[in-house]
Amino acid sequence: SDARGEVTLLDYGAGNVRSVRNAIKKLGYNLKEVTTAADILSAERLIFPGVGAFEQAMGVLARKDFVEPLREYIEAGRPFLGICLGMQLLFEGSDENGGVEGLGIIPGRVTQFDTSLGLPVPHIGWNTLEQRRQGRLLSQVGDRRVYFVHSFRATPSPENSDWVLATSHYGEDFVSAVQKGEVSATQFHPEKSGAAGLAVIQSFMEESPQYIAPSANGVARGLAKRVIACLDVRANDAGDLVVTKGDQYDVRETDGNGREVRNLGAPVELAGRYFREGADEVTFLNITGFRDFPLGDLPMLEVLRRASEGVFVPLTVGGGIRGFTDAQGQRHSALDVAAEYFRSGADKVSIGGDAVEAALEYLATGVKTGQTAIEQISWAYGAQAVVVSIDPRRVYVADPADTERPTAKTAYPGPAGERYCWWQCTVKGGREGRDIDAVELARAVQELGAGEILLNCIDRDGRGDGFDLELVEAVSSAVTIPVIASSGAGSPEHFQEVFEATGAAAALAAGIFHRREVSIEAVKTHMSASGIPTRIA
Ligand code: 1PR
Repeated sequence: SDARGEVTLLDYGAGNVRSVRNAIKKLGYNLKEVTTAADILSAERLIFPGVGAFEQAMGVLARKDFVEPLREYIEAGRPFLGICLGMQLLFEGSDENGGVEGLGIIPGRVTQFDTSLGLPVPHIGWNTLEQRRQGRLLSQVGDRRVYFVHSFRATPSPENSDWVLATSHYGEDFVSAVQKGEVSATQFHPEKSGAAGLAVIQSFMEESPQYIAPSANGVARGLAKRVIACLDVRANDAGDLVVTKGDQYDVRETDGNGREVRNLGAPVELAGRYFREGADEVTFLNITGFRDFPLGDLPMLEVLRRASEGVFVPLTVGGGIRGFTDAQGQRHSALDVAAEYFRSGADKVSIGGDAVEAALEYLATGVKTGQTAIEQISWAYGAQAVVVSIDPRRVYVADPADTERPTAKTAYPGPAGERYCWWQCTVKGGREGRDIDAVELARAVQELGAGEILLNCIDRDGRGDGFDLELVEAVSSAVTIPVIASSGAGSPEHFQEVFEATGAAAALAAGIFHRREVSIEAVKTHMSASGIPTRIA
C-alpha cells in the first residue's frame, strides 16, 4: 500500500547517516529529523544510528539535553531502533575511551573484542545471526548474513537474556540484536546489509507478514570472506568521470592511435550493477587524486551521493585524501576532505600516497604526531573508517645481501631468474618508488590507526593470472587488521586460492567484473562450494 509510516531520525551529527536516510527513502517512509528534545518524545517511531566513539556520542547527547528524553522514550517501551553504537549506548557502559557510562537500560558492559584470539579487529564484514528466539525485527532475515563493523561488543549473559534476540560468533558469541517489546537495536548495520538489512528496517516499521525461519543447518556460521568490486575512476579527455582499468597501472589503450583513456562505463550505474549482483562492498578509487584537488573537483562527490542512493553495502572512496592548499590559498586538511566524502555517502576512505609519507616519517622519528591524515581521520571517525591502499611493486635480487631491505624467497623468479624479492611501496599511481616495503608500511599504518589494508600489486594488476599470494601472506600475517587482497584476479579459483593460502579477509577485483568475464555470483558459488564462508545475497 502507499500509506507508508513515518519515522524520526536521531542524527547527532557525528558521521555518515546518509545511508540510513537513503534506506528509509528507498523503502518509501516519511522521514522526520530530531532537532530538539521535544522531537524525541513526540516521535511515532525513532531510529538512532550511533556513529563515532562512545564517549563522544554520550557527550553530544548530554550537551543537547537528549539523554533524559531518550531514556524516557525507551523506558516507556515506545518504538525504537538503535543501530551499532545506538545499540551499545543502551548498555550500562563501555570500556571504549577508558570507560564511559551508557543509558543503563540493558544489563552488561560493552568491551573490546579479545585481540589475543588471533582474529582481525575491527570485526568487519558479513556475519551470520543465531536467532535466540522469534522476534519481529529479524522475522524476514532468514539465513541471510548482515554487515558489521565494530571493535567493541556486548556479550550475552543471564542478566540480559530477556533482551538478546540474536548473537553472532567471532571467536566468541556477542550480542548482535536486542528486542523487548517495541524497543529494539542491532549491532550490525541494516542500512548496509543489502536486501536483508532493508527487510529489518521494514520489519521495524510494520507488522511483518510472516516469519522466515532460519534453516537449522543452512549456513556455516561466522564471518564470511568478502568479495569487493573496485571501480578505478578518472576524468576522460572530455572531462567526464569514467570507470577505467589499467594493465600494471597503465590506463591508456595501447593500440597505437590516440591512446584514449580506456572507458569501461559510468561509475554510478556500474556500482548499482555490482550491488545487485551481490558484491559485498564497492570501492571507488579516484586514480588521479594525487594531482587533482578532490573538493575542487565535485564530480566524485556527486558520484558518491548518487551511488549511495541505490547501493546498500559499504562504499569506500580513495584518491586525494590528504591536506591541500587550494588556488585561493586556503588550507584544507585531510580530515576536511574525508569529512566531505563521508557526508556524501562514503563509509570508509582509502589513503594511498599520504600514508606512505606518514609511515616514512613515523618510522624515522618514532613519534606519533597526531597530525597525519590516518591519525586524524581515525580519531574522528574510528579506525574502521580508515583504509590504507598500498601500491607495491616487486624488486628482485639474486642474493639477499644485495639489498638493505628484508627480502623473501619467491616461487616466481624475476626476469633474470632472481630468487629473492621485496615489495617496494610506490606513490602517484606507481610513478615513484619509496624506500619502504609493503610489510613495514602495513605495520606502521596499523600503529598510526588504520583499520584495514587494501593491498594492491602493480606486477599483477590487470593480468588475470591470480593474486600475489606471497605478498598477501607476508602482509596479512604481519598485521592484526583485516587485509584486502587486490590485483590479478582472473577466475573464481583465484579467490579460493587467496583465501586458502593467505590470511586475507577480503578479495577485490576490477577487470574481470567490468569486462563480464566472470560474474560475482560465479565467484561466490565457487567459494561457497569450496567450503569458504561466503555471503549469498
Ligand atoms: O595516493 O591517496 O591519491 O590514492 C590513489 C589511489 O589510486 C590508490 O589507491 C592507488 O592504488 C590508485 N591508483 C593510482 N593509479 C592507479 C592506476 O591504475 N594507474 N589504481 C591506481 C589502482 C589498483 C586497483 C585495481 C586492482 C584490481 N588500481 O584499484 O582495481 O589492481 O584490478 P584487476 O582485478 O583488474 O587486476 P592517493
